[in-house]
Amino acid sequence: MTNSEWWRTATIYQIYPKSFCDSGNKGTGDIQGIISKLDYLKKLGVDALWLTPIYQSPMIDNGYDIADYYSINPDFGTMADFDELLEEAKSRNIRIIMDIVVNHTSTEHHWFKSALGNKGSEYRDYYIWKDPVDGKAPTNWQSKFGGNAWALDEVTNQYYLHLFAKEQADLNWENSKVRKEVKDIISFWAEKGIDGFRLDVINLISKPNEFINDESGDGRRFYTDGPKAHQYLQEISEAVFQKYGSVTVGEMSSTTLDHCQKYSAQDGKELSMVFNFHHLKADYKNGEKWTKAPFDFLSLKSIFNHWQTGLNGKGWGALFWCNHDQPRVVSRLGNDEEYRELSAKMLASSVHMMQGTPYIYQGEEIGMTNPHYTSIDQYRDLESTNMFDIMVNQEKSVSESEMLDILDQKSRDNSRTPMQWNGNDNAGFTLGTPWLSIANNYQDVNAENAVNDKNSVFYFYQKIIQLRKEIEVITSGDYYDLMPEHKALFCYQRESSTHRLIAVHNFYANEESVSLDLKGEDVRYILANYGDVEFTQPQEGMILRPYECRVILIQK
Ligand code: TEU
Repeated sequence: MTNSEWWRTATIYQIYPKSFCDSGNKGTGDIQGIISKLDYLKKLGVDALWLTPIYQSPMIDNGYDIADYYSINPDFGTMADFDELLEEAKSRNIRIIMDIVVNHTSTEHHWFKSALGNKGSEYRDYYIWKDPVDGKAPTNWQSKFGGNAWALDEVTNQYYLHLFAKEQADLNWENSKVRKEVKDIISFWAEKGIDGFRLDVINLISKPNEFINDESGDGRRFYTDGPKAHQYLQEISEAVFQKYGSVTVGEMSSTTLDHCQKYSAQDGKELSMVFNFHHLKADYKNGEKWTKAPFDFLSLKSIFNHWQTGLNGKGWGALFWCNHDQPRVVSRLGNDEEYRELSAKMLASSVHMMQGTPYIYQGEEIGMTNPHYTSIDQYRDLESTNMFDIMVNQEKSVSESEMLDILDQKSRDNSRTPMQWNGNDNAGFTLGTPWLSIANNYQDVNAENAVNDKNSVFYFYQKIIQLRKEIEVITSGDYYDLMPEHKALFCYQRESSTHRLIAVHNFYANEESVSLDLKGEDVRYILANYGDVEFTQPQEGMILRPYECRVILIQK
């Protein structure tokens, strides 16, 4: 591992600026708010911050619809604020990673505004235009946010492709001018001293040569990990990432292990690491997101096994449960009432002891929960409101109350509620009216309480961040699932030439007994979520209490 590979032992913290901290009374977070919390983040011990998009944007998709890649959205502050953040973060040894969204732009981007309605525009070919087929959209592909993925330009009678909202037009990466623009954008931010980039849906950039109907799906098989995805990434990487030594994490939608081995190969020709989402589909009934289902524990473990063993020595993955698109893990896989703190810690340990780079999403470090909204009026996310409209009003496939149950489990707004800083009005997030309602539990679940309690989830995260830096086997060890068929315990081993590490997690509220043959070994506990576990020799027959986890280090 070289110095430039600092990220292999690092932990990255994701900030969703709109919901992090409002320095005034706008009801939305901003850059000065982030600056005011850097000491808190330093105390947690994270190495880098990933900021979701803060560029100029109409905010149809909260910044993932960029209208100008070179300027800061005034809702968040100014470029001077951003420069200050960079400097303040650097002075605390915290790096900054920017989100880059280049699969699509906002339809408010000047390229699109010029291209729309004008076949002669120099920017027309920056986007993907097709003639109607039989008077209708060119293909039956579905937008990820519901509905057909093509929108009509009435003036020219051609459709443009939008894999996400109709206000997010897909860029045409076949056009070398588009690739040049992307290199220029990324260079601009790298020149500013940014340490890295998170690349939004980057495995969707290469579209097929032919656009045809998908008779068996929503079209994703034609454009996911498309024909030139690797080639384009190599081109950008050589021109920018390698030149600046940037860390890069690609968000890979519906990808495969084979492709991810290539995207994150150790020769460094494409990206540093990948996010994949297969483990977060363990609670999708028949692979469908908009359903309500308990999670399939055995499949969850087998997915981790597939990725941990498959990337080992070949590529590198991000480790995470939460982000701004996913519900809160403590509500999703843990217990957000009686066992909130225990299950939040257990879940943290279960991914942080694996190989990869862990990501903590704001609020996860204090065990924030889903808000459990009861009315559609409380939701703001366009995906949630679109799906509600489609399923309840148009298709009538579910009742309103069924849909509210589904949203309570699946909506992206579950993670976007404002950060809970203290027990004051609006959880200390804003002096104004928050843009999205705060969860009712903020007087109990907040950062101030967590920092004042030595046994809190916060200090558990602080400890696991530290362990990764001290205990090499966490970074390098091979992964082996010791109990793939166990219905309640997730127990895996990591092994290097000098150490073994055994991490055992009870994912449920019943007690479970477990027998690990450790007789005669040089053994010590390095982590546990029940305070009474003695950090000495573990017993052979252990009882794991509800949501208990223990991590044992064995010197070989
Ligand atoms: O998300 C990509 C993506 O496909 C999902 O996580 C998506 O939200 C989900 O599958 C829908 O069911 C990225 C961003 O993280 C997300 O916030 C953006 O909305 C999206 O790209 C478009 O830029």
